[in-house]
Amino acid sequence: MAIAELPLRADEPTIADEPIRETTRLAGGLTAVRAWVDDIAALAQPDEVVWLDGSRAEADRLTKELVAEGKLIRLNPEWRPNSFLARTDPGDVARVEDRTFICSLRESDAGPTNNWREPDAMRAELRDVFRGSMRGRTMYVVPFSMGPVGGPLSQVGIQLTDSAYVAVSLGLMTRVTSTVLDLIDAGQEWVPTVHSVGHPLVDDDGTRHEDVVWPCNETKYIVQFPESREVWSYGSGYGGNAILAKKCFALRIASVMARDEGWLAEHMLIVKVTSPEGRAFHFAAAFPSACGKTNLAMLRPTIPGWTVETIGDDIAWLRQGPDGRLRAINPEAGFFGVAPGTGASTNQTAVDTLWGNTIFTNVALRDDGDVWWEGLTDEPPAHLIDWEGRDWTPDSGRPAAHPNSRFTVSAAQCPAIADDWDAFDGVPIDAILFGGRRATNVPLVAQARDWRHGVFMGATISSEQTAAAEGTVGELRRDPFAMLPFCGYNMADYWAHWLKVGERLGADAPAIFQVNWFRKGDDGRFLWPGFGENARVIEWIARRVEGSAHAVSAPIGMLPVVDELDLDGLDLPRADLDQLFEVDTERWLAECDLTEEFFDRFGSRVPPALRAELASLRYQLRASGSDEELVLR
Ligand code: OXD
Ligand code: MN
Repeated sequence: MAIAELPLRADEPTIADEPIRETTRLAGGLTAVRAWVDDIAALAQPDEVVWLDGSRAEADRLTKELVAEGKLIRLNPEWRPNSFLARTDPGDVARVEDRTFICSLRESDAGPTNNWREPDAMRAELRDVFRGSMRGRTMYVVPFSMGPVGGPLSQVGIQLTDSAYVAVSLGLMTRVTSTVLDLIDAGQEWVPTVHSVGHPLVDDDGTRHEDVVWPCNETKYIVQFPESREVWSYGSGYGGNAILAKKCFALRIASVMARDEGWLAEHMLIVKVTSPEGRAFHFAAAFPSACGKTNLAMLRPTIPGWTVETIGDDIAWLRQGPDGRLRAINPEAGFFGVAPGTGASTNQTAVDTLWGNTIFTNVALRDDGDVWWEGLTDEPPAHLIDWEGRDWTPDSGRPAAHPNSRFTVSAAQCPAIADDWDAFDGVPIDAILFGGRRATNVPLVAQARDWRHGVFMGATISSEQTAAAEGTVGELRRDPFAMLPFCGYNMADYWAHWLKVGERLGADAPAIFQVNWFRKGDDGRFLWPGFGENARVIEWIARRVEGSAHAVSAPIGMLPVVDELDLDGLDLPRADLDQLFEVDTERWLAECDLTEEFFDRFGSRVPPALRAELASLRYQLRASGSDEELVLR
């Protein structure tokens, strides 16, 4: 694809600072697909090319082959039927953000928070590393749909991969079906994604090598070409680096498609909440990685009469429906969840989901052929084989499961999955929640005054750094909309896009809230118990949406009338409750200075509306503390 030659749409501005908005997605039917497959096969030189159709028989054949090759361990079917354990190379255990590139035509379109590389130079580099990279291996052609096949909010793509583990994982995480090829042949646009573990089994001179248990390459590339909607990934077999439908397509590429087509591709879970009166609400919620999104997506309320059902745990695609409301789908079909910390007290629903048909990666193996990870049970087993294949006992002084070890399982297997989780037209969203991991400042819950204020809340999501390895402890790590590693274009343009979407939604726009389960007291204790008790916050949000709960206006947003919160049965001291909602003017003003510094990184691309929100926040903070009256609304 010669992207440099692609024309700008006639109605688009061409000034250097405006993002290029091209619709250059591949169509061309199966002829184009075959030409692309042939091109990559000629480049990477696999021994054979196998087209997958997503059937059970196919997954069974692939997992059997992986077991025979020693790349998967079949778990004891008595405890965990049709389930497997994979152990990765110790150097391939997580997403690699420093090797993730946004190769837009112009650097300014990637923005200051993305690694940019000039696309032609990157293409040449990639063709070099991919040359012969699949020698001795099979290249799988995996057609997949993100969202219900043929749905109005859905998209299709194809992944080429030389990893059977990745192909099987894709089968759990997406809808793999050859119907996708029929849609493409009928003219549907599709996203091409190419993946190689970068570990050929045959040298240039024809020498053949034995394979290893987890092939990968020290050099890694996770590359997105936003204008031509392509993904290339090399060197890793792990999660978001390798299952290209997930972060690469469903967030980085889809965010660019969404910008150009007027929708939203977000790092959000989706839940269906039902009140004791039987009214159903749908919420979408953005949290930075490692803030318990899967736990919230599978929340078991502690308050009587309320139910929370799961629609998605990681990604939401949202688009205005014919009725004017914002509708959302979970584009994925599975969960790729962090295992450690998933247990009876934190997420029994996830534990129940994993009864079988699950691929575990980097968890520990029990002597009885089942799996274990920190937090699954309070008492660790007396003996395990750890994620690196070594003997482990509770005295070993190291975790048995890797802290980023994962489960990969089909969403349909979740006992709390909502009946409308795969609704063709998506579900109508009543509220959007933004959360971070904040020890200070941010209250348990606050409602945005309007969409614009909500966008400001999203743009200022941050977490205090908790480990010295991450930087200075206590320093704010910014993660706007929880999209920092996932936005495929300039973050400031993304904020402007959100503002535009809100204008179009007008009065039909969902309400926006900020939540924070992680506020600490002066003594370093968490003030809020979290987990199932978060349902009390969910209840307040639902009551706000239906108009039955009150709020008081504070400089930072609309706070609950604390006495209206359902705190029955919760042993929460009044002082803790007060602290959970305390707005410390000085600390907030200091945070405003940091927000200004953060905005300044994006220069003049920051939407004036967000600068105005910051100015208004400062003004209101300075005015507060005086004898202003609280206004009930
Ligand atoms: C994830 C992440 O794995 O956000 O979902 O890192
Ligand atoms: Mn995520």
